[in-house]
Amino acid sequence: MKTNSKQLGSAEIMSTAEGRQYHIGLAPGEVAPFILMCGDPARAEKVARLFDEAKAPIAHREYVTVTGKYKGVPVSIMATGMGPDNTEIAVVELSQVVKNPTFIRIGTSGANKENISNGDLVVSSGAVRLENTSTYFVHEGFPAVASHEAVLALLESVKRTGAKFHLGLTASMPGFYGAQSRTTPFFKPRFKDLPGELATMNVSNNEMEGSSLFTLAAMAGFRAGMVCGIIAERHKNRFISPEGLAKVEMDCIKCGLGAVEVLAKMDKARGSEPYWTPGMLLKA
Ligand code: R1P
Ligand code: URA
Repeated sequence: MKTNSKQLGSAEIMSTAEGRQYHIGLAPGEVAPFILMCGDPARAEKVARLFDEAKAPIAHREYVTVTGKYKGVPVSIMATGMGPDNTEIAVVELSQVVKNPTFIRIGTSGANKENISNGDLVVSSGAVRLENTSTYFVHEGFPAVASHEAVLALLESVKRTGAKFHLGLTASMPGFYGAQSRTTPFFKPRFKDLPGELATMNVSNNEMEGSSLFTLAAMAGFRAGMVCGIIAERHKNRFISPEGLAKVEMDCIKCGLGAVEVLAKMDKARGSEPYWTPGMLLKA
């Protein structure tokens, strides 16, 4: 890609003259304001198959994006690849090509708490920042919280999936093995039982992107939410079956898409009010 280095105040953004972003390969007009996000490009394809209509995928490096409509609402799905650093690049560059985006992450994760099992869904109220990508933007004590509107929409939508679900805190790590206390033949983690420790703090589940997404979205005033399918019971050291994985992934996708539908309705009911409140139901 032929790039320009465009100075916007103190911000340096690499893009082409038409605004196509350096890593994600997207230009203004190619992304919808509702953006579903996941790590796995294969999941993005599964999401796009459920759109009413979909444009051709745009792939650049590990980022794969499909834009279309779901139940009449313009929506994009972006696979970011794994990790908080990939998410940082996605959020920063997406902020340059779409106005006021809403991000809904549809991920997979491991459960810390014994009452959470493989196949369940967890809607995150916030995320413990155990990664360090976000610390290059904010203080250690900065809270990574989901937008209340995204949480409400996800809770409404998750009920419709029929899956067992939970609302709780998530921990976001910068790796899958050492950072999540997984012992493998050659690589012993420094911290033996982070899942057990996090369970005592009532932290439901672990994944890798939520806290960087919530932090960056909050800094910019964007909405962000997350729902994850549980694919590992860390308290029992048990991984999900292949059939279970396919089902929980589809439940998670449906929950994310349903949340977009709910948010679009909430936005309509809100009119010019800045925050969605339950009283708006009375007017709708
Ligand atoms: C690790 O297996 C990956 O799965 C989870 C983690 O956050 C990490 O990206 O999310 P995705 O299923 O969205 O990739
Ligand atoms: N993704 C993670 O990051 N951790 C898990 O345990 C499962 C999926």
